[in-house]
Parts: sequence; C-alpha cells; structure tokens
Amino acid sequence: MTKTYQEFAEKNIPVIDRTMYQFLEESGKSERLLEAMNYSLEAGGKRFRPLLFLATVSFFSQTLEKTHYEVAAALEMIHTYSLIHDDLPAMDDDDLRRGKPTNHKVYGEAIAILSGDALLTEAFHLMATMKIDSGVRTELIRLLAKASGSEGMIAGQVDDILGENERISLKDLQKMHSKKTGALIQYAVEAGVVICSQQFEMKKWLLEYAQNLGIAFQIKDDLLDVIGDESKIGKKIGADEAHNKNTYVSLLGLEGAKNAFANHCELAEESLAKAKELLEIKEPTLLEGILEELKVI
Ligand code: GRG
Repeated sequence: MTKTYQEFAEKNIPVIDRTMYQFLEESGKSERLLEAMNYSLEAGGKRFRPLLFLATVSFFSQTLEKTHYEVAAALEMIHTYSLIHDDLPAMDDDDLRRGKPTNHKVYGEAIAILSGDALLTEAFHLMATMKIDSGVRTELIRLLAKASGSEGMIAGQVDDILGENERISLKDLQKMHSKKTGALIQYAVEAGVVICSQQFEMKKWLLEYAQNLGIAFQIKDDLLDVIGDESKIGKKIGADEAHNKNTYVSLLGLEGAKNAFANHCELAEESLAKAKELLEIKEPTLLEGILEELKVI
C-alpha cells in the first residue's frame, strides 16, 4: 500500500465504520438482526468503495464532512448486503467470506436474507436523512438505486447466474461485470463528482477512470481465485472453476488475463491524468494511490 493511501485508509475507515454502526444502532431493530448485520460489516472488508468515494471528494480539495461519510457508509452497507446474498445457497453457496464463516452459516438462511435486506434498506434510509441540498440528495439516491438495482448490480448478478455452465463472449463478460461489480465502483466516483458539483468534462474523465478501475478490480478478483493466497483473500481459491464460471482467466487464459489487467490499469491512469490536467494537479493523488494498491496481486 502506498504510504499516503494507507494513511488515508487508516484515518478514514474508523469514521466510515462509526457512521454505519451508530446509524444502525440508533434506528432501533431486533437485537438478533442487528447482530447479523454487524457480523458481516465487522468481518474485515477493505472498504474499497467508500474510500474510493472519499478519495474522489478529496481530489477536488474538499474537506471531508459528515455527509461524505454518510454516502461512504451507505455504499459499504449495500456492498455488504450484496456479499451476504451472493454467499447464500441459492447463489454461490459459499461457506467462507472475508476469512470467516458466511452470514447464513452463523445465523441461518432466513436471518442472513433479512440482514441483507435490512442493510440495503437502511443504506437508503441513511442517505435520505443527509443534511444537504435536497436536489443533490435526491440525485445521489437516484444514482445509487440505478447502480445497485435491477439496471445495475442486480442485473449483473442475474446475467452471471443465467450464464453459468454456458460459454459467453468476452464482450458479454465485460457487460455483465460492468453491472455486477462495476456499477457500484463507478457510483463511488460519480457520487464524488456530483457532491462536488463538477462539470461534464471532469465527469467524463473520472468516469472513464472508474470504468477501467472497475474492470481491473474484477480481473484481479478472477486472477486471485486462481493464483491468490487463501490466507490473504479469506476464501478458498478455485471456486470459479468449480462453479464453471465465466471469468477473465477462463476466457483469456492466465497470461491473457494478466495482460488485460495491466491494460485496464494503464487506461485508468491515462483518464486520471486528463482529469488532473483540468485541475492543474501536478502531485500524485489518492486516486492514483488506489490504482497502485490495486496493482499489487
Ligand atoms: C446478490 C444482488 C446481489 C449481488 C451480488 C457484487 C456481487 C453481486 C457479488 C460479489 C461476487 C464477487 C465475489 C464479485 C467479485 C468482485 C467483488 C465484488 C469482490 C468483493 O469485493 P471486495 O474485494 O470485498 O471489495 P471486501 O471483502 O474487501 O469488502
């Protein structure tokens, strides 16, 4: 991890976490449900999406405030819900996530489904309470619904499930991942652009950065499933092959996937350089730090 990004993560993860835990504690719910929600939130995720959002806000030299942490918290809550549901027997049927037994292994299927439902719902509840201009708030909520809903992450998950046991093209694989994994990653950057009231050209370059970052993120996940260290990634490797999944490695081979990964990291770098030019930023930014961090396999 680059020192600056590491410091940024160390400083901000506790604030993101506090925002999530306090909001959930205060909004009063069944103790068992809260325990199950917190179990997955506390299981040690990297907080990649919320940090990406906060890094985008910082790119525009804005001081991080309560509202920013609320968007960041909502993003992580939605991400965590998606992982709980993804691990269910009806989906990937995984026993381990983030190095710990999956939510349904500890709390049973019914509570796991409900804790995912509650994290999703409470994420929007949290965003609806944000004290910012109502137009910006509505736009942030609209974009999050679009990214996580039936046009975005859920659509990608459906394509993934329906495509199991079938060979699909690289183009369809990318389309599926741009929704399943990419949409929330792109939201993290777009929300930063929206909350900082940035204009068209800036949005264009940063969204291109986010798009390539999202693809590289997914390729890395596919690579780690083949060459990763189980103790580091917190789950068994080889699951994609066992499920007969379409992945960058199954379609391009190991070397091909490594090349595609390097290529998308480079494209992300180029788009970021254009965005920096617009703001006349000369020094490295946290958005580069995130890319550097991603490059470590
Ligand atoms: C169930 C609606 C629904 C959607 C699930 C994103 C997703 C859709 C499922 C996750 C499946 C998966 C493992 C995708 C690969 C990329 C990915 C999202 C990895 C996990 O994200 P990280 O690495 O995880 O940010 P941590 O644990 O660090 O939060």
